[in-house]
Amino acid sequence: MNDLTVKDEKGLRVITINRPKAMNALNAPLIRAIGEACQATKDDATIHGIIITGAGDKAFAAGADIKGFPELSQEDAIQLSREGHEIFTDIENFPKPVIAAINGYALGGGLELAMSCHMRIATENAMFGMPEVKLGLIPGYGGTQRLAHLIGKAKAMEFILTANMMDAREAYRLGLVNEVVGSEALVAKAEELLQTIAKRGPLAISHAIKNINLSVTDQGFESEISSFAKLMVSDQAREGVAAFIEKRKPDFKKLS
Ligand code: DAK
Repeated sequence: MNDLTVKDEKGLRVITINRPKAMNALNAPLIRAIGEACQATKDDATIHGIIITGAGDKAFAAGADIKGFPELSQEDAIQLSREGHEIFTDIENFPKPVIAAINGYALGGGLELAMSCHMRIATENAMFGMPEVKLGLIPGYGGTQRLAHLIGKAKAMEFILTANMMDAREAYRLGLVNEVVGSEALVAKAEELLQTIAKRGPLAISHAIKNINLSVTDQGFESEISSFAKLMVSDQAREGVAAFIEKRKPDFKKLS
């Protein structure tokens, strides 16, 4: 998989999404490969933690790959959404700590990936957004649930319904990211945190992760999958996606 770089050093696995020309947009094989790169360390006692980051200085990941959307049927959307949910939930429940090192745009599915990680460190130029409603969609990889959980319902409502972006300082103020650093210090900061955690009891760490995660419910995820798939084949989403690809403003008005 050329679009993903996996490197093990100092007892940590660094997974880099490597499609900088497409703003590291995530397609299904890439999401699968990220999941596999994480799971492969599960029983590897030499790896204590994982960092997920994006290549280049513009994007962590600017969302799911919109250019693949027009081909999706409702069935495809359910299947892809379910698979994505499983992969992201496995990351969220991974027994070793996973940190997203966010170096630029973390939008839509990219932010959902970052939110499934246990912690997030961002550079000062990082920008966060849930632009799905601009496309006539909603977050499809757990974003409606995890964002509300992380920053509270009111701010999650505002953020998802307006599709406005927020910068790294605001993301820090709201508790979406753990720390904001200069870009040169990004991976080093994530490594420092993981090396601290590596000194603690590994079994205790895995149980702490499991129990902290227990407060997120399954019901909301199921409802999100079903809404996402219905929207994917709606005329409004077809219009929103076509508008992005054709580089024009969407006209949702007359569409059901
Ligand atoms: N997908 C595909 N290509 C993308 C992309 C994306 N998400 N984001 C950027 N690109 C491409 C651009 O089309 C452009 O390609 P070319 O025109 O050069 O071929 C290239 O990356 C550089 O982007 P820009 O020229 O636009 O760069 P700017 O600096 O001007 O703007 C930007 C950067 C990140 C603000 C802008 O590119 C942007 O607004 N990007 C789209 C953001 C977005 O709407 N993201 C998607 C959100 S929806 C699913 C489950 C969940 C989801 C999907 C499916 N299933 C279960 C099926 C989640 C959905 C989303 O994530």
